[in-house]
Amino acid sequence: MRRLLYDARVALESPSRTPRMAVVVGRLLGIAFLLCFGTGLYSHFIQHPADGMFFPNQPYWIYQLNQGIHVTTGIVCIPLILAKLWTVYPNLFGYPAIKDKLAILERGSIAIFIGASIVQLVIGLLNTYQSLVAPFYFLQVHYGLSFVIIGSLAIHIAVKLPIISRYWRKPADGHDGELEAYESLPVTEPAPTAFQGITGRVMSYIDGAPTAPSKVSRRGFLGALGATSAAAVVLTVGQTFEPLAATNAFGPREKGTGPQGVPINRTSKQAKVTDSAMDPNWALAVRNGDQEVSVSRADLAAMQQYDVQLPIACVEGWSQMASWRGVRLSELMAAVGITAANSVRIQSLEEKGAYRETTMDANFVQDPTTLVALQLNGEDLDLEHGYPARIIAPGRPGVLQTKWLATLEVI
Ligand SMILES: Nc1nc2c(c(=O)[nH]1)N[C@H]1C(S)=C(S)[C@@H](COP(=O)(O)O)O[C@H]1N2
Ligand SMILES: [Mo]
Repeated sequence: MRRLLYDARVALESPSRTPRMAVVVGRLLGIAFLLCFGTGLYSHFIQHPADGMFFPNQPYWIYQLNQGIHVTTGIVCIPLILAKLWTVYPNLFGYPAIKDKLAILERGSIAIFIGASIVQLVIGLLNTYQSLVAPFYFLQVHYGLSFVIIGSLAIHIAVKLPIISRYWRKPADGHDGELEAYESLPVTEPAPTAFQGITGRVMSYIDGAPTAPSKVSRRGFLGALGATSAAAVVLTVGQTFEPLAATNAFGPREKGTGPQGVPINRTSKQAKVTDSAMDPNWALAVRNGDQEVSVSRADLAAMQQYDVQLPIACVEGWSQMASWRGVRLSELMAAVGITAANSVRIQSLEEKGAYRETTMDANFVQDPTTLVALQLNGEDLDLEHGYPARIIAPGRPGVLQTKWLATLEVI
C-alpha cells in the first residue's frame, strides 16, 4: 500500500504542483472568497438590517457594484478552487494518511471547506439563473454556509501558516518546494518496482493524459487558470456592467428584454394583484399615526414630477439602468408631516410574498432621487413594472424596489 501511494505521488509530480503554487492560487482564492463574503454580508444586511446599521444612499450604483462583485467573484471561485484542488490533491496519497493531531484538524477543515464551498457555489450559480424560487430556503442556506466556509477557511489558514509564510514570496533559491507528502518519505525507500509503471499509468489517466504522466509547467498552468478566470469574468459582468453587455453569456437576464425594455422577476399574475392594481378607484394611503391622506393616481400626477436615471439592481447579479418619472417620496411624505429622522414602511397591494413590505431608512426617504414612480422609459408604468405606482430609490437592491404600492407609513 505504502509503495502504491509513493508511486502515485511520484507519478503526479509536476512543476505546477508545489507549495509555492498552492500559496499563489490560495491567495487569489482567499481574496475572491473574502470579496464574495463581504459583499454577501452587505446584501444580506441591507435587506435584514440589525439595529443601528447604516447604509449609504449614494453613490446610486453602490448596490449594483456590490452585487456585480459578489456574483463575479463567486463565479471566479469555481476555476480557482478546481485549480487549487488540482495542485494539492496528490497530498491525499501521503503516507501515513494522518500524521498527527494537527493533521486531523487540517484534513477535517479542508473537507468541510471544500464540501460547503461546492454546495455554496452551485446553489449561488443556480440562483443567478432564476428569480428566487424559494427565497427563504435559498437565502438561509446560502447565508449559513458562508459562515461555515469562512470558519473552516480560517482554521485552514491558521494550520498552514508556516507553509504560507515560507512560500508567500518566491524563495530566494528559486525553489518552489515540494508538496508536503513527499517530505514525509523515508530516505531508504526501495528502488522503483513494476508497481510504479502501473500506478503511473493509472494516475496519469486520472490526470487527463492517457499515456505519459502529464507534467504541466508552472507557466502553462497559471496561463490556463488566468484565461479561465478572465473568461468567467468577461462572460458574466455584462449583466450589470453596460460596456460588456454584449459578452454576457452566463448572466441569464439580457439587457433590454421585458416590457418597456426592463426585465421583470415577479409578474402581476404571480403576485395576484391584477385586479387591485387595475382598479380605477386605487389610491395610495399615506399615513403618520392616525393622520392619513389618500392620494389617487391623478393626485400624484398633478404634483411636481421629477426625472431620474436609476438601475434596478437585483440580488441575482443582473442590473439595468432605466429612466423613471414621478413624485419625490420626501415631498409626498411631507403632506403627513414627516421629519428628516423618520423612516417609512412601504407596503404593496400584494397580499402574500416575500417582498410585499419593506422599511426604508430616513437617508433614502430624503434622497431627492427616491421617487414614487409613475412612468418608466417615457411611458406610464407597465402593470408588470408596478402600475399604478412603485418605489424607485438609489443604492437599494431590486427586491426592495416595491411594485404596486398600497400604503406608505411614517415610523
Ligand atoms: N410588490 C413587489 N415588488 C417587487 C417584487 C415583488 O416580488 N413584489 N420583486 C422585486 C424584485 S426581486 C426586483 S429585481 C424588481 C424588478 O423590478 P421590475 O419588475 O420593475 O423590473 O422588483 C421588485 N419589486
Ligand atoms: Mo430581484
